[in-house]
Amino acid sequence: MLKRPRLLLVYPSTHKLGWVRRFQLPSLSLKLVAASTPPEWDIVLADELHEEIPFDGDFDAVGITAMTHQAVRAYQVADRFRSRGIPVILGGMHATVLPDEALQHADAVVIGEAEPVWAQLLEDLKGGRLAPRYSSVPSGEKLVIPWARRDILAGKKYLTTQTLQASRGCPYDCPFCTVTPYFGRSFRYRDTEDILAEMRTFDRKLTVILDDNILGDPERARPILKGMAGLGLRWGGQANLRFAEDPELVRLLADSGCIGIFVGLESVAGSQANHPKTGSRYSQSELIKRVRDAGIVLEASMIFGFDDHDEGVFESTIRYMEECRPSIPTFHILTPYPGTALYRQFEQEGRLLHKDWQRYDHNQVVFRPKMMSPERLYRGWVAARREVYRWPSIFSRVMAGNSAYFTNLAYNCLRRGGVYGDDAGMQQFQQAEMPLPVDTDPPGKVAENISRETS
Ligand code: B12
Ligand code: SF4
Repeated sequence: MLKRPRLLLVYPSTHKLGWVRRFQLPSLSLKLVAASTPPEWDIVLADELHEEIPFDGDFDAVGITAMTHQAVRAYQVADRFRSRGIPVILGGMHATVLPDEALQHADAVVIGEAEPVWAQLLEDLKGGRLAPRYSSVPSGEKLVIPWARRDILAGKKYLTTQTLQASRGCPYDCPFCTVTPYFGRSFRYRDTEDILAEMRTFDRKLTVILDDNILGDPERARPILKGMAGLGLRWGGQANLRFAEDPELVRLLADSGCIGIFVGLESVAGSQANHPKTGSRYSQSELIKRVRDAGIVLEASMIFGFDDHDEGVFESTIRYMEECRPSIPTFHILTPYPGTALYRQFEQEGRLLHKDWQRYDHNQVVFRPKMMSPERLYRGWVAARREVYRWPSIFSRVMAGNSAYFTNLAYNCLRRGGVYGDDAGMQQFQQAEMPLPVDTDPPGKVAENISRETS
C-alpha cells in the first residue's frame, strides 16, 4: 500500500504556556486549513504554546501560520524544516501582507484565505510544480468555507475547541487594522443553515465566534441569533457597540446564549472616538448599560497613542471607564502592523522605531508618538491598566451589572493577573533617561500613579 502523505501544521510561539494554556483558544486558521486539505493527507498539529514541534518527524509538507509578532519564530521553524528538504508553506496575516519577506523562508506563500487555493497547492506540490505564490481575493456576498476540523486538536486542552466564523470582512477600514484591505470591505456571511448545522455538532456549551463583527450586518445576523436560541450554547464574540442602538438586537443576542461580547471603543477622544464604527446618537455609556443589563459581559477595548492623544489620554480614559463601567476594560498600545494605512503613514514619516516584528504585539511601543515620548506612552499604558484593575475599580464594575456577577469577577481576576504580571516592554526603556511625567491638570489618580511607577 502506498504511504499516505503527512502534513504538519504549526502554530508558532517563542514560549510555552503554563496552566493558562487551558484558557486559550486553538487556532481557527489551522482548523480551517486542515478542513480544506484533501482527505488523503494525514494531519498533525503542533501548537507551540502547548508542546514541542516535532522537528525530526517524517512529513511531506509543513504549513505554518503567523500573525506579525509570530513571524520571526515562524521563519526559524520554517528554516529548520527546509534544511531537511521538507517543503514549507507560510500563510496567515503576516505572510499575506509581506509575501516577499515570507518567501525568503518558504517554498510557497498563501496570500489571503486558504480555502480557495489550498487543495490546488497540495496537488501542485505532489506533482512537483509548486508555485511560490497562491493568492485568493475575497469576493461576493457569501462566505463559503468548510466546517473547521476539531479532530486535529485531540489530546490538547483548550478553553474550548468550539470556535468558528460566521462571517468575514468589514467595511469600517480602521487605519490600524488589516481586516478591510485583506478580507474585503463588505460583510460576507455564511448561510445561516450551514452555521447552525456546524453548531449542532458541538458537544459542549462554550462556543466562541471569531468574526470581527458578528453583528455588523444586523439583517443577516438576526436569523443566526434566532437559530442559536434553540441550541443551548453559551457563546462569546466581537461586534461594534452600535448594535446596542437596537434594543431588539440586544434581546436576541441575550436569548441566543451570548455571555460575553468584545467591542472596540478605541479612543475616548479625537478622530477615533468619532469614527463611524464608534460614533452614535446614543452615548456609549447608555449602550454599554443596555448590554450589561441584558446579562452580557462587555469587554471594551481602548487604544493609546493616536496622533491626537497627549498625556492626558490616560487620565481621561480612566475617568471614562469609571463612567461607562464596561465589565472588562482592555487597553492596548497603538501598533502599526504592516499592511495597514497606519504603517504606511508612520513609515513615510520616519516614525517606526524598528521592524523587530516580535515586538509588534500591542504591548510595546514600536513607533514615535506625536504628542508624547515612547516612554511616556508605555508608562502611561502600564499605569492606566493597573489603575483599572485595582480591587475597588473591579468591584465597582462587577456590582454595576444586575447579573453575571461571578463570570464578571472571574474575568476581571484573570485580567488583573495579566496586568500586574506583564512588564516585558519596560526593558526597552531601562537604559533610557526616565524623567517624571508631567502631571495632568488637575492632578488625578492616574497621574499620581504614573509618578509612583517612575519614582
Ligand atoms: C480571534 C482573534 C484572536 C484570538 C486568537 C485565537 C487563536 N488561537 O487563534 C485572540 C483573542 C487570542 C487574539 C489575540 C491576539 N490578536 Co488577534 N485576531 C483574531 C481575529 C479576530 C480572528 C482570527 C481568526 O481566527 N480568523 C479566522 C481565520 C480563519 O482567518 P486567518 O487567521 O486569516 O486564516 C486564514 C488565512 O489567513 C489563511 N491562513 C492562515 N494561516 C495559514 C497557514 C497556512 C499554512 C495557510 C496555507 C493559510 C493560512 O487561511 C486561513 C483560512 O482562510 C483576527 C482578525 C481577523 N479577521 O483575522 C485578529 C488578528 C489576527 N489579531 C491580531 C492581533 C494583533 C492579536 C494580538 C497580538 C493582540 C493582543 N496583543 O492582544 C493577540 C495575539 C495573541 C497570540 N496568541 O499570540 C491582528 C493581527 C495583525 C497582524 N498583522 O499580526 C488581527 C488581524 C486583528 C486586527 N484587527 O488587525 N486574536
Ligand atoms: S471595525 Fe474592527 S475589524 Fe473592522 S476595520 Fe475596524 S478594527 Fe478592523
